[in-house]
Amino acid sequence: NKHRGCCLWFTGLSGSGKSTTACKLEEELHNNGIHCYLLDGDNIRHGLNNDLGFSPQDRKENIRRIGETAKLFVDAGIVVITSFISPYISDRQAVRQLFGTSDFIELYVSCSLQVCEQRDPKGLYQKARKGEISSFTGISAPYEAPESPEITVHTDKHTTQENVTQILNYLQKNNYL
Ligand code: GGZ
Repeated sequence: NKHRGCCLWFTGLSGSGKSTTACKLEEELHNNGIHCYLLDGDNIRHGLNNDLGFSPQDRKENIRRIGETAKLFVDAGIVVITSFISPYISDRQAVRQLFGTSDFIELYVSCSLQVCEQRDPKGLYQKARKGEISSFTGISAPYEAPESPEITVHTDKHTTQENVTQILNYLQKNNYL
């Protein structure tokens, strides 16, 4: 088994489908005998980063700590998938710099704000529109889309399965698997 650790860094709006895609990808990697681990809000924002909110400074620190944590997993030879909005180009760039050139794979989960807002699985967009949540990404806080991500998946045009297949094909083609 020639696979080595790498960091698959998902970025995208709330409701874009990061978690859904990342979860399915993790499951398929696992079924193929790949040692992988998913970092997301459930195991990071509720634990290590439970002192952080959503100001630009807190998001920056959130992403910095997640990057450092992801690097430890990669050093241990594990494929780590991270699923956070990570809205700032500069914060993602700083994480990329932590890794060796081919160890960091930026994956843009592309979906129009309109579709994310229609999905609104947790009712957060509605609350943000009413001003009940401040600094909400896409509404009252910025989202800076990646300029040259290694992978882009379009969740408003393709199914989760199609997108996971696209990611697996990329990983195979580039000798990660
Ligand atoms: C954006 C927020 C906010 C604000 C709470 N802005 O759809 P969700 O609920 O499950 O995912 C969102 C999550 C974003 O946390 P991240 O750690 O990924 O953000 S970042 O990378 O920008 O640090 C959303 C919820 O937290 N949430 N308030 N104001 N998302």
